[in-house]
Amino acid sequence: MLVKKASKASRLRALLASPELEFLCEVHNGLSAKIVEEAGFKGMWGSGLSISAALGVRDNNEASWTEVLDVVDFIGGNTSIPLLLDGDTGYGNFNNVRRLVKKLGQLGVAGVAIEDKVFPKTNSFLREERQPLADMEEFAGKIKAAKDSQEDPDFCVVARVEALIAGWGLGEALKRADAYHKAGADAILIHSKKSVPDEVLAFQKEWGKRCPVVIVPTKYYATPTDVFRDAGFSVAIWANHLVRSAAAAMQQTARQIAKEQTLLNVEERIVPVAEIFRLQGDAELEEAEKRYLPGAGKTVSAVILAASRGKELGALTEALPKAMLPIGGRPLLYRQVDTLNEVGIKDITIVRGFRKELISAPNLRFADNDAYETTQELSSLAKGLEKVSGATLVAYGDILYKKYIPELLLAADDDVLLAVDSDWRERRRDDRYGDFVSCDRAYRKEQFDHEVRLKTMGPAVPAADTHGEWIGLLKLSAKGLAAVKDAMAELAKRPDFNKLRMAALLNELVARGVSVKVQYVRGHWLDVDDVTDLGAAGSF
Ligand code: SPV
Ligand code: MG
Repeated sequence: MLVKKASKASRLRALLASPELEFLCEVHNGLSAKIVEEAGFKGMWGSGLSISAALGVRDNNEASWTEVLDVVDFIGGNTSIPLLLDGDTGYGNFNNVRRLVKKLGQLGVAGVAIEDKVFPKTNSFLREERQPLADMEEFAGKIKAAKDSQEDPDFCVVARVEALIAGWGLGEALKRADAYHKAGADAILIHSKKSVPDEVLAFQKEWGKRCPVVIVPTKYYATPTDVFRDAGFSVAIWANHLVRSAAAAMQQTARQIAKEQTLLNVEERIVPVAEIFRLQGDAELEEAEKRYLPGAGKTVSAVILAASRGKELGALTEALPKAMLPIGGRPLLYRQVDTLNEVGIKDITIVRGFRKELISAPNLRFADNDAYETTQELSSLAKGLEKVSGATLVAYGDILYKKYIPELLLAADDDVLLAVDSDWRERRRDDRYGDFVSCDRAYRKEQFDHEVRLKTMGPAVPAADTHGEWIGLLKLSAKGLAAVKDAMAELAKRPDFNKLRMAALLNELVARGVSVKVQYVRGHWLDVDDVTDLGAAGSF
């Protein structure tokens, strides 16, 4: 059964009615609201002081009420706990209060506190002589207007009594509280600026249980919370402590950076950017992009194996790894990177080995196989796989191909897909290693598809069983990559792991029952194994 969550207003109402002492914490924007919710608070106080401070203006109604509501909208949009808004004096007379309450209801705000002072108000802790009280009858009319305007019966109107702040004493405070209660207020907020709780305790004692009483212990902060509990207060508001802690942290960081002109000493003290992304809910957006954005969540990484020297090229690779041999003036490896970039692959990891210092470019990532002299392709692949997650293209470092080939691989939804050249005969020589493949079906002109499965791969596949040569390009979906990582973990246990080439991995996948699919192509690629190949590459 679907249980509908209680509305924010009804949850604020429950907090006010709770026999326990409950707490609201100040918020001043969407970020602080998120932080308060995550800290475990059941409700928020939309502090006028803090919101105006965060906007860089004074707590004297300098921010217009619609500017305050813009902030309130961000607070509510980022949280699911109820907000009690500090509505100051209601931004005008009863009529302005009616409109305020309607708007707050539309924004999903749970309640509003209105204080019995005169617009424009002055913060209660400033200038006692600037705290004129509203006429009691007039203010009771505002409370009644607020209650009559709410559309949600649970919306809470809290009448804030400022008689103690203005120095009028307990009798006046009680008289006013009573009038506002009779006008329909759901709770009374009794405010005091004394450093001890005497005034609010005296009020609560006289008031009794007529309706819930809310306090703001900013000035009598040293009072043990149990005193409030024992006195029977309903809610205590921690009213400005996040904007104050934010100010302290920002002052320290700004001063330090200004003085030291480096970020070195602040980085460890502040939250990482990743934490800001988390607080902004980026994870949710990433998931949503997968659902709603064509192509999103399908970013593909690449791992290029370029660790070997390429001894067969003799003097040419004495000082330069094979992958860095210039082809038409640009290194072979970078030409392949250009092709991958063109098909949208930007996250490319190069596994380096021989003369690794010669391979570097700002847009590439690197993994190093420093044992390149005594190891083979799978050792390099293992290094490269540490850098990738999700869909990945694995490529040899000494190949070039037309861009339609990786495009065909990327467009298919197969988990493990090889590009195989069906024109293999003229490439097969006894003195040359080749990843020859046997499949469950030969290339057929009329079926330019990838419904073909690999049976086995290696230089020893008999010519009679050979259907093509793998060109050195393998596409893995996220699932395919996981299968490869599993197979690699198994192969790594073998004593001859150092000697294993890519064919061993593909055969292991087949042995494990993984469906390794084949996309046939005919030419449009080359690899550079010897000087003849190099000549051909120049005109590719
Ligand atoms: C606020 O937080 O804005 C308040 C409480 O109204 S106080 O600043 O103490 O007046
Ligand atoms: Mg205020």
